[in-house]
Order: sequence, then C-alpha cells, then structure tokens
Amino acid sequence: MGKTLTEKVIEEHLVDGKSERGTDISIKIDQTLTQDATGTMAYLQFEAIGISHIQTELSVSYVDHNTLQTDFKNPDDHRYLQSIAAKYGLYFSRPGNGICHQLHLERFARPGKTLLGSDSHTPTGGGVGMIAIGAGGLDVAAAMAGESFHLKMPKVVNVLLTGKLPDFVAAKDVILEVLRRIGVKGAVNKVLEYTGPGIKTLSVPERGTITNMGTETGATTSIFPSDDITKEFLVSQERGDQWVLLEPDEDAVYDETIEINLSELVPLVATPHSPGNIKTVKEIEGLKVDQVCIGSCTNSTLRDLKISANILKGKTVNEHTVLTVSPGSRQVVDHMITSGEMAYLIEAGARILENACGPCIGMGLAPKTDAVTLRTFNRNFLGRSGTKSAQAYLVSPETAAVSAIHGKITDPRSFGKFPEIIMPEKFMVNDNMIIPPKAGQESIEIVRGPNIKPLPEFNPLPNKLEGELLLKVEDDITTDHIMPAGAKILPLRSNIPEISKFVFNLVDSTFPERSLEKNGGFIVGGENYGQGSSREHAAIAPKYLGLKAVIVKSFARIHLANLVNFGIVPLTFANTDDYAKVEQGDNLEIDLTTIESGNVALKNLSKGTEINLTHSLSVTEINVLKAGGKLPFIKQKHS
Ligand code: MIC
Ligand code: SF4
Repeated sequence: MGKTLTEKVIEEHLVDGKSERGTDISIKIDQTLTQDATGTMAYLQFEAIGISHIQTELSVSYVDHNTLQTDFKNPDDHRYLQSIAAKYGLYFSRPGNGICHQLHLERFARPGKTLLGSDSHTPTGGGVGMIAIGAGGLDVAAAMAGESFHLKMPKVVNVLLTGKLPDFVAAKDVILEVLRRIGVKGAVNKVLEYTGPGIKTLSVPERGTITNMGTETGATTSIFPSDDITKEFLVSQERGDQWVLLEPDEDAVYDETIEINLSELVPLVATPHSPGNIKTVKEIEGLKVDQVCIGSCTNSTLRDLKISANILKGKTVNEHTVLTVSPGSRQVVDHMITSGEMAYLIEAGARILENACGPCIGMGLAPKTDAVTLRTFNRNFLGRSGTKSAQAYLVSPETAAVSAIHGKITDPRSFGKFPEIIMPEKFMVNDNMIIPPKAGQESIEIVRGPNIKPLPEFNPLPNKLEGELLLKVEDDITTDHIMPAGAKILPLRSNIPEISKFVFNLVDSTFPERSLEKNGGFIVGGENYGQGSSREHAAIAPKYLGLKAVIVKSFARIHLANLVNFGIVPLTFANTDDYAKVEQGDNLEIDLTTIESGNVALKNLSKGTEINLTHSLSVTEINVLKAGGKLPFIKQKHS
C-alpha cells in the first residue's frame, strides 16, 4: 500500500508508536522555532529543565511580536532572549529582521525535516515539504532538551488541486475555500496534504500562505511535496544543496479527499469574527472600509507586496481609509526598495510599518470605533485588532489593495488589467541580522530585566477536584478570548501574576478576581475550546488563578496539550447534551481515581446529579497531569 508524504516524513522520525491513525506516537524534532511572545516562557522552562546546550539540529529564537516598545518590558525580554540564544547555542533573529514564519521559510525550512514552533502558524514550513507543527512553549523547550514530541497520528486529507488560479484570485483564496468547505474545526487531528496538477502552478511563498492559514482549520499541520518548484525556491535562497525530492506514492491512501479546481475559484473573504465565516467578496462588495492592513505571516512575502504595490501604482488610498503595510522580512523590503516598487506603496499613501506582526496581534494601529478593517491576516477574532467594536475581514492582498483605493470592499477582478510582476531569480540574501551560535559561550550571563518573573510552581494533582463552575462559555472559544494579546497585555508574557489579571478579559472581566476568591474551580465550554494561538499563557495564567479542570464538548489540539502541560485536567462530556445540565455557579466534584479507564464521574452538588465525563489522554499525559505538569515530569526524568 502506498504512503502519503505525511506518513513518510513522520515514519522517518518515529520514536514511539506506529503510524496508525489516531494512535499515540512520538517523533524526533529536528528544528525548533520560538518567537518572543511565547519564547521568554519557553526559555525559562528550558532553563528549568537544566540542559547545558540545545539538542536539536537547529533552533532559532525570533523577535517579531513584541516590537512595540512602549516601556522597558519588551526590550528587556529581547535582551534575555539574545543571552539565552548565545548561551545555549541557538540562532537569534534580531528585532526588525522580520516575522518568524516568513524568515524561517526563507532561511531555514528544509524538506523532509520536522519543525516544532511555539507559534500556531509554524505549519508555514509545510510549504517546502516539512512536517512543521505548532505547540506550546513547554513542548518546544522539551524538544530543545532532546525530548520527542507526542501527538496522535493524524488522519491525512488529500487536498487535490487542479486547474490554475485566475488573475486576481490568490493563494489566500485557496485556503479561504478550504475553510469554507471544512470550517474552523474541520481538520483537528488531521494533516492537510496538497497534491494534484494544480500545485505545480503555485510557488513556495504561495504554498506557504496556504499551509500557514491551514492552522485555522484546526489541522495538526499542512504539507506540500518538495518538487522542482521547491528546488527553485531553495536555489533562489542560496540553499539549493538542502533540496531533496519528496512526494507521496502514486497509490498513497488518504482518509479523505477535498478536490479544488483552482480555475473556478473566486475572491473570498472571512467575515467577523471567525476565519471560518466565508463569503465571496462579491456578496459583501460595497461595504465601506476604514482600515486596510497588508502583512502578517500569511501574506507578507515579496509576491504579496509586489502585487499590492503594482495595483496601487499611480493611485491614492481612499481619503476615508488608512492603509498599513507590514513586510514579512528585510529581504522583502530590500527587494521592494531596489526594484523601486516600495515607492508605489509610499506614493499611494500606505503607512509602512516595521517587519513584524504589528496590527495582526493588536500591536499598534488599532482601528477606530466600529471600524471595518480589511486584513490580509489569518485571524479576525473579536477584539484581536485592539478595538473591541471593530469588524475584521480577512482577504487576499489583491482584494485588500483594490479595496484600499475604492475605500470599500471591492472584487479585485473589476480592477482591469492584472499587473505583471517579475519575481527575482535570486533573492537578496543577507543574514547579518541573524546571530549564529558560537562556541565557548556557555558561561555567558543571562540578562533578566525586572519584567521577567520566575516560573510559578504547581502541585501534583489530587484524586478529587472540588470547586465552583466559575465560567460557562459557548462553542469556538479562542485562546484570544481566554488570554487576550494586544499592546497592553502582550508585554506581560514573562510575568504570570500580572498577565493572569486579564484572563477572559473580553468575556467576563470578573473571572480572575472570582477565581482567586473561590480558590479556583472549573470552566465548562462547547465545541473546539481553545482554538487559535499556541499561547500556553491561556493555560498557565488560568492555572495560576486556580483552574482545576476544563469540561467541554471538544478541544482544539494545541490548547488541550497546553492544559495537560500545566496540570489542568481536560475532560469532555460523554454525552454532549449534558452541557445543558450544569450552570455557572454550580458546585462540582470530580473523582479522578478512575481516570486511567478513560471515564470519570462529575457530581453536580448543587443539583444533586451525576454526569459521565471522558477524555482522550494517553498514559504519559495522565502521568504528566499527576506530576502537576510537564515541567516537574521532565525534571524527574533528568534528575
Ligand atoms: C497569534 O497569531 O495568535 C500568535 C500571537 O502568533 C500566537 C502566539 C502567541 O500568542 O504568542 C500563535 O498563533 O500561536
Ligand atoms: Fe505574528 Fe500574526 Fe503570524 Fe501570529 S498570525 S505569528 S501574530 S503575523
């Protein structure tokens, strides 16, 4: 029986288990990446594990999220990260160099390798045929310490592409179409593997856009084969020697197939407040836009900026609209300046921002009250832009640029002639903002600013959990709901006591106080609880407030793992109708003595009822929970 590409790469890296769908496996991790917003915590955890040097082939620490330095906190974190990189043997990408996923694709991603990143959009690397997975910082710290990464062997979905994208229809529309078909939880515990003749029409940066935003389907990762297009890309990045041919077998067996004819696609848009609310641009054409933002790890490549610039050439951004452009990397900026195309953006009135995440994570450029903001980004969750009343729509650079000119959402196909863009055969490679690891730096002193607080310590799990149901929420709660980001909160990522004051801020700002007052308790949620970001702060901070267990209809993959890592028990209703049988304020009791059997009983003391709960935890995960989390669990192993 033939193999999928996913199986081939995973089997090459298997440490435990067999590549049988749905079973627990662990894989060797070749590369890791972190960014500064998750990185400080990840490295504090790495330090706590007590290893003197990273054990991976290559690990990179990027600074791209917290580059808005409104006080000492972010620059303190940057210095900490730089000293950690030097001491433990990592590459350090300095602030200003660009967005982690864009940079990793350009400079480090390698076909056939595994990459674990403390950011949910790590699957961008799948654009060159690697298995690139997003995870919590602690899992990445463990991988740097040489631990294998545990996951469920995913199902493999064949996304079969035929045809060729018409003018003004972009790679972004491909992933929006996938989201239209399967929604934001359609690929949980699955890999989206792209095949078919259509892939030959997509360049690596376009493939990267698709694998990047595959995250929004809940997928473990997304992957394209490594073919002659991949080779061309690596050669253009002066990395041709790293290319290998990697394809699925012709008779590979997939669990499902999604067929997309690229020639039939039209410009699409994700409407508020979910990347899964897809409409055609035509359907909402004419809606006035106050802000247009081009950039983010989904759409900040040279191709994306070139097309935007050439659409805006000789035009002016509508007087009622603000246009921002945040390029993905210095390489992109260098090219845009040398080719003269940056001038088209500036002359049209674009506000050029730093090569960083910026407005994507609410780090500056918040839109005005009730604004319609049109973004080439990957997430439009409520409040993420920094303005709670704003309505965020996600589109391609083509749709964004044309709409910026008209000041209203416009189908880009009405623009006229499709501008011809010329991509360089060789990119301008300049790694002088990436500090490589050097020998003999082990004795370097780690620089810790006052914003970096020690890791909180948590106790082993008792057999019985008791407390109040502190919060009952609906389906699709994101980690942005649980632990919001933005310019005010993001700088507190290295300070758990402080950041915990903002847990569930947009949902119920009384949560932190109530939780501390009641000595912790429980949360009940609906389907796909914890979708979105990999931020482990959405687990650590509630844990710090005393959260004992989360009981839901279903979980998103990374958040589930993060809950386990910090000793919060993730449970699901055996019968989802029982969700209705608990109310906020009820007193609950959970007996964990039977957890190994897969079932536990929940007593609702307020209502005098009993409910069956279940879980999907492996034996190792149960042991991690019992130890009080992954850090004490690993420390036991290394002591
Ligand atoms: C995001 O896009 O939500 C982030 C910010 O990049 C997060 C990571 C974080 O919260 O630091 C992610 O996607 O994992
Ligand atoms: Fe940065 Fe936005 Fe990408 Fe997250 S989604 S890594 S915040 S650009």
